[in-house]
Amino acid sequence: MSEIDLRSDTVTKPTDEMRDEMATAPVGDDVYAEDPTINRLQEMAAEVLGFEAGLFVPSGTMGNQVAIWSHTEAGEEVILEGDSHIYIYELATMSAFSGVMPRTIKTDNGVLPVEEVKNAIHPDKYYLPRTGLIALENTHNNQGGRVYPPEEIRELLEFADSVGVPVHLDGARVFNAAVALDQPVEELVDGFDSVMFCLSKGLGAPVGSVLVGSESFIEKALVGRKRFGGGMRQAGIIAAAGVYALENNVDRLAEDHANARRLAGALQGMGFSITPEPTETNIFFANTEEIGVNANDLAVELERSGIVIGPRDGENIRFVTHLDVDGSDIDKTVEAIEDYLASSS
Ligand code: TLP
Repeated sequence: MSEIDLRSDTVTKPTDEMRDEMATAPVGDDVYAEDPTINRLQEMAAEVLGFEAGLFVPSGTMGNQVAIWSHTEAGEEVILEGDSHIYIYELATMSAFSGVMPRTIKTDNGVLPVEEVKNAIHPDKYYLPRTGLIALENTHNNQGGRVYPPEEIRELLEFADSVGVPVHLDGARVFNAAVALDQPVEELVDGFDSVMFCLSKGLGAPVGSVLVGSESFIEKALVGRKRFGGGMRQAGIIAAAGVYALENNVDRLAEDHANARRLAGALQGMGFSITPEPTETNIFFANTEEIGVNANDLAVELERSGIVIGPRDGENIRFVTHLDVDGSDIDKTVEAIEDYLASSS
């Protein structure tokens, strides 16, 4: 029985077509900038996002952290949302490797209010830390794949520009945001100083992310990537999966969003409460409090039918749809959860 894995969009496996591209990709030593497939991916990524240059990195975490290292000086602060991936799941690397301090703003929707960002920037006094960077996340993982409203992005970028602070986007799932808004990704990321996006999530590649920015930023980031241990050699083999993903797997993200919406709707009908409601992209949280079901028990039971879900605790489950989950998998999941609720009531 094939497994239905709803824990994350990181679990996708490369398709035969993607593997063919990987197997036949021309390669060279990337330290000499001689890997044609990496060069192609970097150029493609820069072009699609509307930036001067791109840098292939092994992971989203490395992309974000190399961006922070490249934009900041030790002793500065980075303003970011209190539930952001960079702050919660990246092992305080900004402090450990770049010597900077996070200054978080807690929100209930992942959107940084510009007034609060203004207040978080200290007056220009020699004894107060300078703000080296502001970082946003779109879509917001811990907010259940919420899309950052474009007008809020504009307002924040205008403010940041007026005070000369660069802004980085953790755009691990920025293509999901673009598809959800039916807007070119280039428009959504216009005005950021750097953007990291992941090939290894909804786009279905097994490995890799790309960091884009100006030529001079990417020159610095190249040094950062090496320093962080992410310099690669004939990695065109994996970059080829990224090229394939950008060419073939962007528009289909709409299917993942539709599947998430349908699954969330069915769960809501069973009494789960859903965040965000309505779902916006391929991620949502389902809370079991009102139906009195333990999320961990439900996960154990579903695993017996080959369905893997990711409870955060006894009451909250993150569901993520992706390339390896189709409409019939959603039907099977709904049925299995209905059966569980019927048998445990
Ligand atoms: N997210 C993973 C886990 O780390 C939580 C997931 O399953 O969702 N930015 C955002 C917004 C992310 O969601 C992730 C990964 C990253 C950065 C880091 O990417 P990787 O895992 O490639 O380092």
